[in-house]
Amino acid sequence: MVTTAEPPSTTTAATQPPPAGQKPTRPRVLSGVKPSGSPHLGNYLGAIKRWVDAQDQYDNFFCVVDLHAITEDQDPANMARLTREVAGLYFAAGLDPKKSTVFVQSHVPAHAELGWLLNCVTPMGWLERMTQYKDKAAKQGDNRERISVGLFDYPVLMAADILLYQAHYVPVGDDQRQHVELTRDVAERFNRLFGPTFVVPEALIGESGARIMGLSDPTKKMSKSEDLPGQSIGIFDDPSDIRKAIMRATTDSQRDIVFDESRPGIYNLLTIFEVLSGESRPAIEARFEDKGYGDFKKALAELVLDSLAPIQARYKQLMTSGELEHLLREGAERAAPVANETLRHVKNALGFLVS
Ligand code: AQP
Repeated sequence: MVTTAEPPSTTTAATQPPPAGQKPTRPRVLSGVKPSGSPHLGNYLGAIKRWVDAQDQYDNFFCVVDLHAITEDQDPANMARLTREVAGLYFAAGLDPKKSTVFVQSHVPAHAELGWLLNCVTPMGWLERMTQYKDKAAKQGDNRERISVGLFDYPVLMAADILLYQAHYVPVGDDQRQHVELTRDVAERFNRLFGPTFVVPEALIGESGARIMGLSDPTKKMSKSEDLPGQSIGIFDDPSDIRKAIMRATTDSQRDIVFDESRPGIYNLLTIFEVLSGESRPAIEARFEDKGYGDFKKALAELVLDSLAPIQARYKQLMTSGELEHLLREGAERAAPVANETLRHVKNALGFLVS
């Protein structure tokens, strides 16, 4: 159903108020983590910590994007546990249910429905260019049977997640930049073809920590699906494992501890230090001027452990209190009317007989 005659664009800026009726007083943000594995330090520093830090500036919507987790092989026995784990982390890291609407994506059926509608206005060629799809598909080699249509279509569902809430901004790590660009393209195309319907969102990507690399191979992104030993720091890992992974992290044969992007191992460790300490780069370089890698790694390990300890403690408390399900139910109850309102406008724009 892709129409070719395209009237001029009417909606271009993320700051333009939503024509579909929702007008938040503060700019709205939406983001999520998929429960495809246990969350790691990259998810925390690139996304969740930034959501928490900016919670008072925005009208906040954060979801656990479980529909995205089934785009690759996953074990149904782990799905609910990982969904609770990611949701529990959101609250333990500091999302406040009074300030943020936190919910599970599949609890709001409008996501899947808008995903389908947007499929029909998204050209195949746009998705064929997505690097995350190409990388993940390449990992399967010649085994095309293991590449699902869902993996190919993932960015359209992500566009639906964002556009349903008329989000102005999408705080994500650098690996999601291309998907947010695609979301903008889909929104602009829809608005051109069917009239002003969606806010065109912008990615909010941190200056530092937007791409935390693995510790054993710092040329590869820290990732839930990477099983190289010592590559990831899990948020809920044992302190002894975290210390071991940091002390064994790959660096180089040089001595000086400086932010030099051509030295990926030490640059990555320094970046983690920078984001967790909040100190400036010159201050960190001065602090370790006369120190060796061993001293720096010890200090980093202590900083990571001190930063994660309160999150781990709050998580334990939340998961034993039985409160999580209640919070997620309330979140879905708040999210659904917003999503359904946009969906109604989209169906109207497409000419459906709306009930
Ligand atoms: N290494 C990273 N550094 C900074 N930010 C990162 N993010 C992911 N990895 C890093 C950000 O975390 C948020 C949630 O990511 P996701 O769950 O949507 O999955 P992903 O981007 O595909 O990341 P993973 O953890 O590597 O998962 P798998 O291995 O399952 O694909 C996003 O904002 C992301 O940018």
